[in-house]
Amino acid sequence: MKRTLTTCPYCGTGCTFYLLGDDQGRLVGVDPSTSHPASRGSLCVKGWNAHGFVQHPDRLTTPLIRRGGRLEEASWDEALELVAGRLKDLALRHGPDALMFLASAKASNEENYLLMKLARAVFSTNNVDHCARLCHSSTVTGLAETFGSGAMTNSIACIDEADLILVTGSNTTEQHPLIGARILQAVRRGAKLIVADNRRIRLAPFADLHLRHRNGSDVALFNGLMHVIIREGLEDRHFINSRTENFAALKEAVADWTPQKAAGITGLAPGQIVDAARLFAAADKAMLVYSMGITQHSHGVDNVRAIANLALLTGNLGRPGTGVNPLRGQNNVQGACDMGALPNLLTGYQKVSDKATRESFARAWGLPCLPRAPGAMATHAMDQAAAGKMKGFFIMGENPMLSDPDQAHVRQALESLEFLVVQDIFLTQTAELADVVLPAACYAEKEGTFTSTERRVQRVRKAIEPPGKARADWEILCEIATRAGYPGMDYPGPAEIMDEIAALTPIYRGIDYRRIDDLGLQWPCPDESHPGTAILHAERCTRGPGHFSPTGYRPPAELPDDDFPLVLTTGRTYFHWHTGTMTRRTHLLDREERFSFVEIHPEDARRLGVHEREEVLVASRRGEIRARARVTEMVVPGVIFMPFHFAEGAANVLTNNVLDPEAGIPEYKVCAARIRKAP
Ligand SMILES: Nc1nc2c(c(=O)[nH]1)N[C@H]1C(S)=C(S)[C@@H](COP(=O)(O)OP(=O)(O)OC[C@H]3O[C@@H](n4cnc5c(=O)[nH]c(N)nc54)[C@H](O)[C@@H]3O)O[C@H]1N2
Ligand SMILES: Nc1nc2c(c(=O)[nH]1)N[C@H]1C(S)=C(S)[C@@H](COP(=O)(O)OP(=O)(O)OC[C@H]3O[C@@H](n4cnc5c(=O)[nH]c(N)nc54)[C@H](O)[C@@H]3O)O[C@H]1N2
Ligand code: SF4
Ligand SMILES: [Mo]
Repeated sequence: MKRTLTTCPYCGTGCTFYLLGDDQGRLVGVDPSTSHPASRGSLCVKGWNAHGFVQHPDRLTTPLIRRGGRLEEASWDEALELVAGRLKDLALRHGPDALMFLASAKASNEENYLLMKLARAVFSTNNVDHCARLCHSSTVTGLAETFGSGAMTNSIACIDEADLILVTGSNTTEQHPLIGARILQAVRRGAKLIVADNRRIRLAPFADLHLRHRNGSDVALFNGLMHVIIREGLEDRHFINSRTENFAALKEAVADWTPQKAAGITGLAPGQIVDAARLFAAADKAMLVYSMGITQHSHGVDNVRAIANLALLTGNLGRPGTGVNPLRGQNNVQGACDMGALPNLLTGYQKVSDKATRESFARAWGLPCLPRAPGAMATHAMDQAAAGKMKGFFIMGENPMLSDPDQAHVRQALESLEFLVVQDIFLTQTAELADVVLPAACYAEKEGTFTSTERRVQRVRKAIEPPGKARADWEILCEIATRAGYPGMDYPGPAEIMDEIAALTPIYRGIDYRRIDDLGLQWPCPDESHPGTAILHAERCTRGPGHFSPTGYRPPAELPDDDFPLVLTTGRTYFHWHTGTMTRRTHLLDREERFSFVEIHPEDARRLGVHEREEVLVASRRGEIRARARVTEMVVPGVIFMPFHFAEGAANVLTNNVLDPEAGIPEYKVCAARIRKAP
């Protein structure tokens, strides 16, 4: 059996395992790595089945070109010439900013670096972004302002040292299973647990307090907690005086957030808010863990600010067992952000607006200058495409037809484009609309690195050959650059791409393939002898003093009314991954969860006459879909939950394309909906 050590292609926990191959070049299984600090010899069900989709017969094996309305097989030569030629032509005719490049949190660091280099160096636009926009863009904005860095402040192993863990808007055992398991182990050894999430997630029954507050009311909850902490003198005076600024403004802002006021908005009892505040403040080491329930709101950045404020107020930063810990979702979404696949940032969060940064990249890339104006966010680019202003999209490894909000709007946007290229491993719903489809190698078929949620840069290794004519993303991107007339994108392999990244990126400077061969390294890793950084903001915050950023409460954009009396909130399940491209092609995962479903509370179900597993129609102002009812107390009365994994019964037909004004993240977690029995 051939054993190839590599990194899981699903979630940001970053477990490593061996892919097992037989002598015919087929993958037959997975064996967890026992030495890894996050996985420690365990995997979740997706990790155990990570070989499942790789050799599925649906894999794309040849480039496709649309001719006479149909996608037809083509040679690499034809497809690459067409892509390079059409993108150049569009940039000439409409200006470079008529092009949009979407990078991929599924692809490697090296590939994301090359995609943003393709956009910036070859096509002279900063229009590059990726699914972090839909995910943790609120975190990147909110934590940059308060701490100076948008990444998870601590390490996964820190859970072992926490006295208290507050989990909010993270269904940790299902979405980051090995982190969820670690939290349960902490509870078993005596750590306190507060869960602030109105779904009865699997952590909830183990919590000392389960706060089932209303969707979209987090700022009210956190301001209420901070009000009580200050009123009772439980704040960390020493930390506030020595490590922070702007405390007076915070104190003033939460002065009127009495438990009664916070209770009015959150739907909690005032006593629950007081209890939670006391419990949290009493812990010496309290760890805040959050994810999409916090970020995916039209006030997502404010939610993040509120969490950061609580950490600063109680001095829970820069020490083991503390910190603000946004769990990054995709296997390499941390890396795609680190690589500058963002419209306003180059690698390592260096600002596009900074002249010296632009000059140093231009020098390294052999160009006179780089584009200066910040580019379009992915969500804005979609709106511009719908308005006919964006002409060409290059999408590497994303499936916005199922993952972006308001599917009818996305379809109209993509159909309005003059030219759409999709580079994927399967013919996705988005690829079906493309003019050119480029077949990519998947994680098991190429070399590279992924960066996990704890900022750990880890190796991905080639276990087998790609199917048919599929090629690694980095090779395809280099070919397009060369054919577009740019000579500076020609590399012997990913290790040399990483050398270029390290040279241009202070936080990655000490990282090379030799050093990360074994366990990876956590950035910042500023030089060749630096051991990596487990905990950020230890002596001081990246920006200097921690900055209190007071926030006011704003309700979600669309609240229930007579026509649409329910709150629809969307998310994920344990067995499936996003748009299902990989997990629905993995037999053992697919058979667990085969149909689109909607969770509804027994009271609401009774009122509507809806029974368990019955087909229902779920509607919002954007459209109507079919799903199976799951009658359960997982949700509270008045709230329904749907995953967005299913093309048939796609939750994003319903979601509201309203964005946070600063981060551009959509409000996936709240819109108004109604349910009726299917005829
Ligand atoms: N199996 C599996 N694992 C995954 C993924 C997957 O598709 N499948 N996707 C990965 C990715 S990219 C990501 S980003 C993560 C996401 O991981 P999570 O954020 O954990 O997943 P979600 O299901 O989107 O939402 C989490 C919780 O937010 C709660 N919530 C909803 N509204 C609110 C609110 O207003 N306030 C609060 N406090 N909570 C609220 C919901 O009740 C839900 O329990 O998962 C990653 N892991
Ligand atoms: N309603 C609702 N919608 C949501 C969310 C929600 O909570 N609710 N969450 C949002 C969040 S947090 C996220 S992160 C997004 C995710 O949105 P997407 O990123 O669009 O979803 P994925 O299905 O993960 O798409 C990844 C694509 O990459 C392909 N792929 C896999 N490996 C490779 C590779 O090596 N190379 C290439 N080229 N392609 C590859 C897969 O086949 C797949 O088509 O969804 C967002 N949408
Ligand atoms: S916890 Fe995440 S990284 Fe680990 S095996 Fe499961 S999906 Fe993969
Ligand atoms: Mo995500």
